[in-house]
Amino acid sequence: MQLPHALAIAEGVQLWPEALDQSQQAELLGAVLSAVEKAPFVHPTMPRTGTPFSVTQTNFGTLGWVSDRDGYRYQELHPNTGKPWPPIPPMLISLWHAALPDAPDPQCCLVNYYDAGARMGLHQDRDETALDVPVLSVSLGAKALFRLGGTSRKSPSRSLTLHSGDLLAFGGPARLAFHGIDRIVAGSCGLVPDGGRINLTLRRV
Ligand code: MD6
Ligand code: FE
Repeated sequence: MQLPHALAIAEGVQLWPEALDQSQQAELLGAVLSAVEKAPFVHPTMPRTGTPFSVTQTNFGTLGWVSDRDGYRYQELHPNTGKPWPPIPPMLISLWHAALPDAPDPQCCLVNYYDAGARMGLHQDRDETALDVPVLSVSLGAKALFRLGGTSRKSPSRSLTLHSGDLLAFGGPARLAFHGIDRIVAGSCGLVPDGGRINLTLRRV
């Protein structure tokens, strides 16, 4: 897979707008939904409080990121089926290497599903020891208002719209940047069932 040059949104933040065309988006969604049949979406909860997330999540790859009352962690097995996570679809592996030519294979693909009211609070991706390797995300479906901050929770932040087919990488000085999803624009794209959004986050752990 060949990618056009990325836009440098900030130091360490690269955006490839609509890197996937409509047919590639449909192909990727098909691969994702078929893997989801083997690893259904789960309703994660916040550590300690048990408050449910507004997104549902699953994973592909050798390690999956989960959150429940006991905390955040990576684990090899799906919490409900008890089976290993399905392999990361080959198309995502190709995208990873096209975007990050120096990185070893990803170990985890976290899948977030957003329905109309779902959001994701400001967070850092910091449960990995491989902080030298960027995180790459692929968006499918509805537009999302993405909030990009700095490495402190109090750093100023800006808003960025992510569209279906966009790739976004956080590396180097931005690897631990705070970010979140303020909201999605439900129904702005018909790709994902029910006008929702799927974001796939690929990582080394
Ligand atoms: C989302 N994305 O787009 C959430 N994390 O739904 C992330 O949390 C994210 O897009 C690290 C790097 C890129 C991302
Ligand atoms: Fe994140």
